[in-house]
Amino acid sequence: MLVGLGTTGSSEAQVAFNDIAAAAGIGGDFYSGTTNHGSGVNWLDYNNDGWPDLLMVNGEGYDCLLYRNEGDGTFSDQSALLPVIDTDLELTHSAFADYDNDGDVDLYIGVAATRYGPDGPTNILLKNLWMENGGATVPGQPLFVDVAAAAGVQQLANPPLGALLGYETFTLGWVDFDRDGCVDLFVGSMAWDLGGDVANTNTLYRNKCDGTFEDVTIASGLTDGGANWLRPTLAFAAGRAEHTGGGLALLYVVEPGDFQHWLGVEEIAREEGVSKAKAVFRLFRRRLKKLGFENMQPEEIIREGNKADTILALIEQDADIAVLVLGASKDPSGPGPLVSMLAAGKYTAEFPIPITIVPGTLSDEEIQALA
Ligand SMILES: [Ca+2]
Ligand SMILES: [Ca+2]
Ligand SMILES: [Ca+2]
Ligand SMILES: [Ca+2]
Repeated sequence: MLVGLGTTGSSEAQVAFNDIAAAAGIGGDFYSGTTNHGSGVNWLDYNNDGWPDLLMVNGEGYDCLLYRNEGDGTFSDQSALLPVIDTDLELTHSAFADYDNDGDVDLYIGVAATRYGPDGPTNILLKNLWMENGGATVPGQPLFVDVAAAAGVQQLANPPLGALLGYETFTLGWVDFDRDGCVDLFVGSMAWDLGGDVANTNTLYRNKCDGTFEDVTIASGLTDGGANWLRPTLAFAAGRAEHTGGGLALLYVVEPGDFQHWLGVEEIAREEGVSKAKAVFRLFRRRLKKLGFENMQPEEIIREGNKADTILALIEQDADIAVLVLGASKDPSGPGPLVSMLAAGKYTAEFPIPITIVPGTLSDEEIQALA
């Protein structure tokens, strides 16, 4: 539906809207998908003529539609300028930006897929060739090409779960978060596996200003609180505790923020930290059940302070703690600051109990064989 603006003849100021979609030439089928998520309708000026054009990404079984604004109140169907997109996909969202700074707007499209395996499909980055073509379209050729793989923004190519059942991008947005002149991309998604486990796969892509992007989600701190990559660590610690007839203590350290000089902000940050800790513990309790440790009742400890010092203080205070189990991050840049500090830094020589480090890449089966 396209809505036109008009005024009534009444003396009171009133505004009325008329549906002029058909008269304006917009008549394609539009469907928001089986799960009724709102799909991405977007206004963008793809051909730089100053008139906003209309893109409708579509639900399962329907083609993506692109309408060119003719500048006279009518639109023409230019959907052939889009590449062929599998109509088995549910397209959930779109956002445009000139990511390569060449003067034409490009498009990122989020995908929901529930019947696919771990190899795909993936989100779509449509590079606009308007400027490359000298400000024109080439007859018989799409104006947009999918470059998501080459640019490194497929998002769903490396989900964190094992036997994947599906994934869904819910939202996405372009912003130049590091203000280097190249617009960056945030994609909000979730994935779920055959065991019914759900993971947040949100990703922040930094634009490298050369047509490609790097995943800076972990480096920027935009993770799910470590709850996902700590899964093998939790499984190992629970397995060890069970085999040795011991118990499991979970420690969440809320680190003091940088805002102590703002009255009240510190208190809010502390409350947020505690509620995040409780959420992670809830998730861990569910994970333990799923892993078969139904009867395990872990002690859940929330402390505030510097992580390494807090861990040491707890170990000194509680003589029953016999082994410290840490998870190593999957991030190729390093195992994480805590592992680096405790296992290789100044604390190593004087550390009072053995430390076990569990790689975040191990599967449940590998963990069961080890623990
Ligand atoms: Ca236009
Ligand atoms: Ca561009
Ligand atoms: Ca271009
Ligand atoms: Ca940037």
